[in-house]
This record gives sequence, C-alpha cells and structure tokens, in this order.
Amino acid sequence: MKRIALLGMPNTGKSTFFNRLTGACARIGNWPGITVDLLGAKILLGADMVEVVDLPGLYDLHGFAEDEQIVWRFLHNNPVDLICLILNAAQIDQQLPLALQLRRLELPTVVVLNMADEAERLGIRFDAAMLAAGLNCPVCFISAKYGQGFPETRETLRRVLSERPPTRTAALAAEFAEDEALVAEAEQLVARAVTMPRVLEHGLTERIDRIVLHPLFGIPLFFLAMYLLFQTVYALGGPLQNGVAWLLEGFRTQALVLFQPLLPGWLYGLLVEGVYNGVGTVASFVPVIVLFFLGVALVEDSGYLSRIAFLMDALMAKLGLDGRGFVMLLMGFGCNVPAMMGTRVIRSRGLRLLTLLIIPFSLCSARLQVFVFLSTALFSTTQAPLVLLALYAISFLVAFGTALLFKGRLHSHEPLLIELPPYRLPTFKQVVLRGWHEVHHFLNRATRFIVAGVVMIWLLTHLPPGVPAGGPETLAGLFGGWLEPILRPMGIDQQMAVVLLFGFVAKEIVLGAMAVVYGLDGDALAQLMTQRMDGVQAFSFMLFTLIYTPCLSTVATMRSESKSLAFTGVSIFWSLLLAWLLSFLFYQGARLLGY
Ligand SMILES: Nc1nc2c(ncn2[C@@H]2O[C@H](COP(=O)(O)OP(=O)(O)OP(=O)(O)O)[C@@H](O)[C@H]2O)c(=O)[nH]1
Ligand SMILES: [Mg+2]
Repeated sequence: MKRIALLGMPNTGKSTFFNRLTGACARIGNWPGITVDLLGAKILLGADMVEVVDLPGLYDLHGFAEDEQIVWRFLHNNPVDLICLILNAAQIDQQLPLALQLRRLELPTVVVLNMADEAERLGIRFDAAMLAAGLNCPVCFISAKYGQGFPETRETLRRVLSERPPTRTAALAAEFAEDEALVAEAEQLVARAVTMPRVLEHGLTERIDRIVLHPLFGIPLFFLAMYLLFQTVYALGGPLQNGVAWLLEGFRTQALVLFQPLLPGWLYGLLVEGVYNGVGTVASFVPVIVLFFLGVALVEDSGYLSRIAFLMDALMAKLGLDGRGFVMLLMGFGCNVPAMMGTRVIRSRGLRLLTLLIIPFSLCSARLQVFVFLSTALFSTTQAPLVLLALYAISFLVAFGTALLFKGRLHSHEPLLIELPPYRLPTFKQVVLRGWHEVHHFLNRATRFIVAGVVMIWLLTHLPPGVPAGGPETLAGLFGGWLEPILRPMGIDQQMAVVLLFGFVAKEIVLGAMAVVYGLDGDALAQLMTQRMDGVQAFSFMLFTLIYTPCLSTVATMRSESKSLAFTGVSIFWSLLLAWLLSFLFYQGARLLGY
C-alpha cells in the first residue's frame, strides 16, 4: 500500500485537510501543537488503497521537540511515497524555507497552499507556475476548512502518486544545505512569485486583540469569560441532565421492571441495579459534558488560547512554568490525557516534567460530573455554582502551589515565542464533529471502565452470598473497613471509601459506584446523599476527588510521557498526600469552627 505523509508547520491546517481527505475526525484547533501523535487512515485514491498519515507540525527538519522528533522518526522508519506539504498561504514568506528543506529529501512532493481564503482576504496573490518551477513540484491552492480547491488537490495527489516511481527513504541521509542559503532562496522565490500588499490588513484580529490583550484588563477579562462559560454550561446543562435522568428512570420503572419476574433475583439486581443504574447515572451527564466541550472547542478554535498563553506567560514564569503550561492546564479541563500529551511541544525536559506534574490537578470533565451531582444535591441553587467555582479555583491553586514547590528541582529556561494566529470562527461541522467525538470518547470509556467498574462494585457489595447487600459484612464493607481509619478524619465513611477506591481507576466510575453502593439512581440517590452526608463532608469528599490521582489513563500517560517510573511514582504519591492533607485540614477546620 502506498503512503502519503502530511507535513507542515504547526497550525497550518494539516488535520483539517486530513479530515476532509479521509473523512476522519482528528482533533483540530487554532493552536500550534494540537496534533502530537501520528494518525493514519486508509482511503481509495483512484484505483489504489492509500494510507494517509497526519503528523504533528514541525518548524524545521532539525527540530528536537518531542513532537518534531515523532515526525523525524516516522520519516526514518517508514517508507513514504508522497509528501503532501501543507503551508499557510497567508504566511508563505515564513513557510517556504521548510518547503525548500524538504526538497532535499528527494521524495515526490505536492505543496498545498492552504488557507487560500485568508490569503485572498489579505490581498496576497500568487504566480502558481513560478512557485511550482521554483519548488520543482506541483503546487495547489486550497481552503481545507471550506473546501475550495479540494477536488483538484485530491486529483493532483492521485496523479503524482501514480506517476512517480517511489524513491524510498534512502535519500533521507542527504545533507541539508545551510539554513541561511535556504532562507535567501525562499525570499527570492517569494519576491518573484508572490505579490503581497504593503501592509497586511488583519483589521478585526487587531481590534479584538487591543481589548483581550490589554495589559490591565486582559487577565480579568479572561477569568470573566471562563466564569460566563461555566455559568452557561451549568444553566443549560442542568435541565438537560434532569431530562435525561428522568427518561432513564422512566424506562427502568416502566419497561425494565417487566423483566423482574422473568429473571433470577441476583441477575436482575446485577443488570438493573448494577449496570443500568450505574451507567445511567453517568450517562445522564453526557449533555453537560457535550455542552462543556462545545465551549472548550470554541475557545480552542477561535485562537483565544494563544492569547491566554501570551497573557499568562509572565505570571507563569514566576512559577517556573510558561504560558503554554497554563494553556495545557486549561486543556486539562476537558481531559487530562491529551493535555499531558500536548506537553510534547515543550523542548526543555525540566519545564515539560513540571507541566506534566501539575496537569492532573486540572478539574477534568469526569470530575465535573461528580461535582455537579453532589453540589446540586447538597447545596442550594445559589450555593451550588459557587461551590463549583471554588473547586475550579482550588484546582488552579493546587497546580500552582505544586509548581512553586517543585520548580527548584525541575526548573529550566526555554524562551517562549508564541505565535498569535488570526481569530477564526469554527464551522458548524467542526463543532458538531467535536461534540460527537466527546460522546464517542465517553461511550468508549463507558464500555472499558464504567461497566466493568460497576459490575465489580455490585459484586463486592453483594458478596459473600447471604449477607445484607451493602452492609459491613460484604467484601466492600471489608475493604471500606480497612480504609476507614485513613479516611474517617476527613469525614468520609466506609461506603464512600469504597467509591474512592474505584475512583482511582476512572472518575467516571465514582457516580456509577455511588449508585450501585446505595442501589439507587438519579433523584433518589441525590435524596439519600443529603441524609448520608452534610455540606462539610460533601465538600471534603469533593476536595479529595479533585486532588487525588485522576485515573489509570493519566498514570499510564504520565509514565509514557515522562519516561520515568520514579517521576510517575512521585506524582501519584504527592497527589494522594496532598488530597489527604487538604481534605483533612478542611474537614477538621470546619468542624472546629462549628459547621
Ligand atoms: N480560514 C481557514 N482556516 C483554516 C483552514 N484550514 C484550517 N483552518 C483552521 O486553522 C486552524 C488549525 O487547523 P488544524 O487542522 O488543527 O492545523 P494543524 O496543522 O493540524 O495543526 P497542528 O496539529 O497543531 O500542527 C483551525 O482553527 C482550523 O479551523 C482554511 O483553509 N481556512
Ligand atoms: Mg493537527
């Protein structure tokens, strides 16, 4: 099978083109460094099956950041029949040197000038024939986002792939010319083949930036925007979530009960009280999560992330981090795992490890479910959003505190050059794809962790046979009993201790586990929680849930990204210790004050 590799600088639209070409839904965002790993897809191009590979962006072929090395290793280890080099047409002057560098690989290449729509708006004009002659390969113009020029580009790829005999990777060892010579050559080519207006009119972007990058108001504006985003998610998501919970409960009480007389008691218990209640309680949060990710997608795709990195950079430097670290924390609000992988764009190892260390404290959407559920159940409608806000604030504080504490050991300096891309509006399709992606991700985790988790918990709370379900004589009671001395001082009882034990695997299990431990779901579970714990206990439980190890996937990612078992161990130990300490201090302090 032939192989096409998509190469180009970060944020030039490689993944957007990849999605259009293959129908895949790779993650897209207006931030350099969204793709940090290989992603392949097979398509039928003409008569041939072809594998298309989306790669992380690279600034030049000598790059040594982890994500750039992935490209390098890929080119080294895999025969590539055609390089499709995606350049940002609106920044052609900065991007051509890479094209000239790649020419030295002596692989068949097609240069795709993407974002033709933006270049046109800026008034940049091209002499395509001259460019093609200068680069010695076909040149196509395209807008991967909106589709102009796509059929022609696809046809060119097919033609070049069928024409040229593949020159395998042998040529890779070719010496690279001095970079300066390439830059000079690129400048000459741009002067000959590109007409640029004297001043590039980025009018709207500049006007917005004058406000959001304001030295005084920039940061408060950012926090205001985040606050509004969460308020919106909460206000819209709450009713939706109740609706889904009501439907699921209705289905159980109207339809599933019909099976009760037909099935043995234990099997009905396992399937309905275990799997259905457990998974259902978690599933009712899908609308909130989807809404939340639509918000995240908007922030990510608009170009605001780069501004945030820019705004926060000076502040982060005091913590031994940089602006990107803050952006990774924000990405962690969605899911910690891709945020941790996003640190590959950071070159200095110390900086990267410090960033890796703080990301697990970022309040991810799985934890958000638990917090939305408990805060709504145990606090009034005016208090609940404040409780959530407090948890977000604590998430930041714990991350920053950790950075301060460890920066002496892991500090290292890497000057940060942030590129501020123009603001871009995501298309409807991009937003819908993103929402679908999250539902898919949820279902994926549901089948992997949640079902297995709730079945395990159901067994633990019902075995050995003959003892009262959920009681102290069950296996769960036994485990809970062991953990109790550690967790009692922070107001967490035996049953919730078992829930926390399972929460180590994935936070999505926490709610499902509560549903199974108490044999209730939805409103009934919320009702019971108000009898089982008061506000102080609930907050202590949430604090612990926020800070201790997020899930097994983050542990695995920590291990693979840091390439250090010891570092992973330190991270787990530190988060457990900190979770215990803070919950303990909060609980005992609140009780001392008479709450
Ligand atoms: N206006 C316009 N925007 C585009 C076009 N193609 C992509 N974009 C936007 O450019 C941004 C970057 O797109 P991606 O596909 O994530 O870029 P990438 O090259 O894969 O980026 P990395 O994975 O970070 O290297 C996104 O906001 C896209 O919506 C285009 O043709 N026109
Ligand atoms: Mg990409």
